[in-house]
Amino acid sequence: MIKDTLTSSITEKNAVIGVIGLGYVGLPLIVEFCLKGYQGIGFEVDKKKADSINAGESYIVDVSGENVQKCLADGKLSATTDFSLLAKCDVVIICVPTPLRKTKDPDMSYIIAAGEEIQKYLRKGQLIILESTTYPGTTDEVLQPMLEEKGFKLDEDFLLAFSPERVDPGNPQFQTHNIPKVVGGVSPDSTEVASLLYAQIVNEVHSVSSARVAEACKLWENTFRAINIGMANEMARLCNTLGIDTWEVVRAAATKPFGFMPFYPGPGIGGHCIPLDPHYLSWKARQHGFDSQFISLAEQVNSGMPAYVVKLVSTALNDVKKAVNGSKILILGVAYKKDIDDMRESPALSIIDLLRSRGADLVYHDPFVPEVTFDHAYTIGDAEPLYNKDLTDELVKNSDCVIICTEHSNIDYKRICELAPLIVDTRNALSPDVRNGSKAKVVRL
Ligand code: SAJ
Repeated sequence: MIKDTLTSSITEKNAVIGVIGLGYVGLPLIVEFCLKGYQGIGFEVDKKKADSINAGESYIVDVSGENVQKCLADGKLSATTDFSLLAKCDVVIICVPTPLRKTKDPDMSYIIAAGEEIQKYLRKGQLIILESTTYPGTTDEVLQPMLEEKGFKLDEDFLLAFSPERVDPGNPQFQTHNIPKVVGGVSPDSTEVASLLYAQIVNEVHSVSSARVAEACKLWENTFRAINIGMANEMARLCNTLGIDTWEVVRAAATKPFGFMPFYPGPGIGGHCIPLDPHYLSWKARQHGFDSQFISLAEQVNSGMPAYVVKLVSTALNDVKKAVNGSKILILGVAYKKDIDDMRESPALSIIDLLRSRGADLVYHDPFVPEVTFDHAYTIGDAEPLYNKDLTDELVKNSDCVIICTEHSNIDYKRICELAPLIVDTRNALSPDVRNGSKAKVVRL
């Protein structure tokens, strides 16, 4: 059985590891295997990425150029756009994007494209693993038939498993080796061999009984976040209605040493995981006539936050006898969360669009984001790109309202409070002493 052959090649470290997709998941993964002594081949459709890696450069924050160069120098790592080299791999791990279509349905095209390449070059004795976040059933309903189409048999000719990625870009505490890895195979042999593989690079492997359990586990993790953030956002709106300081409430609740986990209100949710992953689960549920109400409710609350922020801004301007129309508005921080440059699904995009559609004269400052572009399909107002403005005293002083959308650490909020006439703080970025000493009128979520 191929289980024994793969077990010995993995244990003896002469298994060739292929990774399809060298992004924030795939590149750290293949480098980790190469540093442990395995031969690794990285597969990319983007030749620029493959060329960068072969030149010893890393474009991923958590992978050092030194480590890439070490793997190259040891002759362990190579990157390629030639998928025929998949035939050389004993293990193939798929780390491609799983975005949503504009209709908020799963876009499986990247997984299917990877599956077609694997199918083309599949040979007896390979272990195929999917890491891309997807709905329960993808591995056994979509990938497995593609491999069996050519007459290959599970367990006799190939093994197949799912293992969710848990990469948290930029997190200094948790990197590949110390994030427990969940692994579920479409057969016991697949679970066993895939678990053995990851045990070579990760301190803790948690094996589960099927690929579906592993797929569902990942979605449960991120749906948990989306729903709890939704609850925090609804609590903010409720506290606001009751005239209670939301942030003081959640800070107090967070003193509970058990049975509570703080989540914080914000202008909405961004990123490539939390706004998207729950839709993979609710889509699958709908195929089975199941209405996942918590997911839809969280989506409704979270996606309603940009409009709620705009309402706070309109009211605050109205209180000083100004209209949004014609007001000079400065957005401070546009990335989807603090101290990063990622704009994917950032709530700032919706806030900017809503305010521009109401006639605001809007600029932004974000030290991490040089330019913001807008997808015409999604804008009500102007879709012209915006460019980062220097945070000069004049810019702040001449603004009718400053909106803190993302609380980057490297902004001098004390200075903002001294210069701005009005601040809408959606992230509790202004500490009590900065706020209390402030000349500006401060409105908070
Ligand atoms: N957000 C809130 N309130 C919160 C937490 C987050 O409004 O209490 C917002 C953020 O500002 C952001 C969005 O939600 O716009 C998502 O934030 P996130 O902290 O979940 O960060 P992500 O999107 O980078 O999520 C990733 C996920 N990692 C993986 O899927 C492997 C997530 O599971 C991690 O828990 C998260 O990082 C993390 O903890 O950093």
